[in-house]
Amino acid sequence: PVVIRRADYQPPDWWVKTVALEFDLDLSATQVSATLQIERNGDHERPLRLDCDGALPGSISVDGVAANWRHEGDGIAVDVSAPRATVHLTTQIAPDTNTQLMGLFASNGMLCTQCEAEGFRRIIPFVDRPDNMAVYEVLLRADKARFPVLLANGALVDAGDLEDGRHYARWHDPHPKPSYLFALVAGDLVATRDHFTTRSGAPVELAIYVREGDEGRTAHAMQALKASMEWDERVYGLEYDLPVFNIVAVSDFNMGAMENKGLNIFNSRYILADPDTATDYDYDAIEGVVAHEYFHNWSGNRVTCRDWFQLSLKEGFTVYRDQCFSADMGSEAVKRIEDVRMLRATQFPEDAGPLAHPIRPDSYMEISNFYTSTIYNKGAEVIRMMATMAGPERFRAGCDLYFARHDGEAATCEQFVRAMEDGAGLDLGQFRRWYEQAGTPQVQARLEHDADSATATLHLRQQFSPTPGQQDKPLMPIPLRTALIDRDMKAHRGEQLVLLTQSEQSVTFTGFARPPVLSINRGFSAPVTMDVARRSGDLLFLVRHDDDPFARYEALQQLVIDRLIADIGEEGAAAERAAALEDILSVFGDLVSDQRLDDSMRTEILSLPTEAFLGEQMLIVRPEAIHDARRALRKAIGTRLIDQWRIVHERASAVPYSLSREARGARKIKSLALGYIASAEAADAATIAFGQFAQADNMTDRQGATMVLASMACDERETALDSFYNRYQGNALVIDKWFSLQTGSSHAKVYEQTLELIRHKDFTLTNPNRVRALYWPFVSNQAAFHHASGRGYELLTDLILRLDPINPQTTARFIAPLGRWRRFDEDRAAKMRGCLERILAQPGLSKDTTEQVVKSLE
Ligand code: B3K
Ligand code: ZN
Repeated sequence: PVVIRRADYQPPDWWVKTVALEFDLDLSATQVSATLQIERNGDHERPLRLDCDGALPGSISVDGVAANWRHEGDGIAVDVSAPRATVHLTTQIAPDTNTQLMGLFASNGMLCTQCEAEGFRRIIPFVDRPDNMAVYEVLLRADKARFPVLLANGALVDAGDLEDGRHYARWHDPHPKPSYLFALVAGDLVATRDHFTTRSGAPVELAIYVREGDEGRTAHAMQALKASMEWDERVYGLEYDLPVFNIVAVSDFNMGAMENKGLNIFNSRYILADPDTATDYDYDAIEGVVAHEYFHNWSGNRVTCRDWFQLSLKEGFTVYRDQCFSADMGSEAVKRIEDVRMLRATQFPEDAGPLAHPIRPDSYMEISNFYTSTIYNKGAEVIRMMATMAGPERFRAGCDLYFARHDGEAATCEQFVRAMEDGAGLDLGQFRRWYEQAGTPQVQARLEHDADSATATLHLRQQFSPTPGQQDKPLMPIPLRTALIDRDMKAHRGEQLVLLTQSEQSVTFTGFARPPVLSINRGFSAPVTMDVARRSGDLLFLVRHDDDPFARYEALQQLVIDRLIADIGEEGAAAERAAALEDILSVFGDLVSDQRLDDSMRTEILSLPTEAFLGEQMLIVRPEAIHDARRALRKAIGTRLIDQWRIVHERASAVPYSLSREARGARKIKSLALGYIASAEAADAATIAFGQFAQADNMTDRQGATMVLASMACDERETALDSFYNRYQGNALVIDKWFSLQTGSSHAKVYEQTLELIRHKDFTLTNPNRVRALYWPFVSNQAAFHHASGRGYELLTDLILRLDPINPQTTARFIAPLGRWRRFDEDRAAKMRGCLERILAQPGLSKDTTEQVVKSLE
């Protein structure tokens, strides 16, 4: 595959200024015709180059005359002599064979599009790059009975009936946009409607389109949409800019959702919810994704990306915006913990492995592979650091300037940074390295106390590990929110932002007669790993007394990690390890009933790090040892505190279902308590779990109970899984959960069960949600996936080889777990590499998968 480089960016030779599209829609043969007004860019004699992927032109004319054209690379070249011209072209496409789900495709009898990043060229040949912004007018024609609803971007300008039971709809979008934001939908859909009035008084009609029967499950998404519109006005001063905002839910979709102008298309899992079928976690995910796509209307659509290397310009910023929105809607502390947990679970490993790349990459082979946790989540952390350094008002001023300067443009990350410098008054010279450099910085911190001068000196040091293509790394500015807590007063005199810019740096604080306790990187102000030299007892002190909720969470996690790593490596004397266990048990005991914590936060704090996360802390991952050590700790916590877990479970079970914070918190702690009761191997654990399952009047409790049962060996397990399946047969999103619950379990037979599920009649390779539901939990299940025999690797490899010809984009996501081979013992590493080589040997392997495999083997 060809490598595309950021440094090679050139504006297009020709601009497409307006696009008129006509579609005769049909599942197997859709006719498309396009009329493009083009304009030469600069003084040159080069032909008009159109990107093209499958959709070969039937005819092309320039100013009414049949054109000279030829194939050139991935596209076609058309000779045009005038500086401006009208190009007309036609294509025919077959949506029902489009299993890649890029371009125009069929899903359950409806038709819809996905054009980001390079899907539009699968519909017609086009200048398919984000810096070409054009005005679109779209005419849709289709059979009225099969496709009663016809939607495109912008507003409906005309509609009516045609002969032979057909009808048409004409849509116009006045906002110039890149082709990746084009969308159309045709199908037999039902709308839930609502409306919103913008701050300046403009009315907006809102609609969410779903398949008949799903309309009772759109209320939460609609609520989230209105809340997002209101929030973006209040927090960023940004209003919506069209008279309609449509959302459509589809079941076959490669990712979460897509921010097409005025016509967002969603994976149905991020729209549909009711208490019987969606968990509280699903409710939050829906709220977050609806907001994310809505926020793109400004950060993405009004201001888009010049080229795909700038992807984080819209994605990192928009993730940051949706994170802040969700924090405002719920609990800021819990949201921060969830976001950091996600960053550490996905982005840190990516940044430490063969696929590491900066948030603004320098090169790629297949852009679809760069919709990564680095671009999205680390990108959001980089924006967050600027917000932390600027403070809220100045950050807002920087954003205002960015939108004012670049509205209607295709911009770059550099332009964002410059607007932030000018608008917020920050010097971001050195900070730009966060865009250039891959890898997670490591920070060492040590506090030195001097009784004579009553000072405490913080010694900091930053370090970097090499990443592919980046051996020596320059220093980064690392903003660390820091507090020094007095041991007796259990309070600090105010938090400070320490900016670490040197390789080694010391900061002295005065007025400390006694040595204080260091609380650093509070709120996870910088996306780094911290190695803090501490006195024994400091972590325990922070768990009990830190006033930053994130820091409390962090301190207990660290205490647990230290203890588990010591167990796994059998480090330290047995007596020392036993004492550490006693500390953990006693602090857990206190926190189970600590009145200062709400149940949601309590659950976060009392959850153990995953096996995969523990693996990340080790140079060479030892899956069995990690599994055993974690299991033993869970058992100890369950057993010692069994009475308290029972009380919590009963207390929480008495709270009636509602979406209030208290009720949601109660459901969260309930299933955590159930998990610890099961870990204690209490004789009645299966009975209690089955009781929670049978009495559940909502999916959160039902799923929580099934999850605990799925890892147990008892009759109740089979009864619950069968009844879960029978109850929800036909509801794809809930059946997805049924698959995940089993392949993610720690049941001794999880491998055999997974093999059986692959053969289940409800398993299919053509639905990305189903594929992910079955395989992701298995692959993330460290002990199962990394079984010493290598059978987990083989199981994944078989999937990759079968799925690649069907859906390369979804397939390529599954390479990273095999690419982590350097972190495993020689035997496992050889098996993982062997699998990668077997994949690479497959004839006709997609560009997507090839890129990931080649990089993983390097
Ligand atoms: N912008 C889309 C992602 C498109 C992915 C294309 N492979 C969704 C989002 O980030 O909002
Ligand atoms: Zn996005």
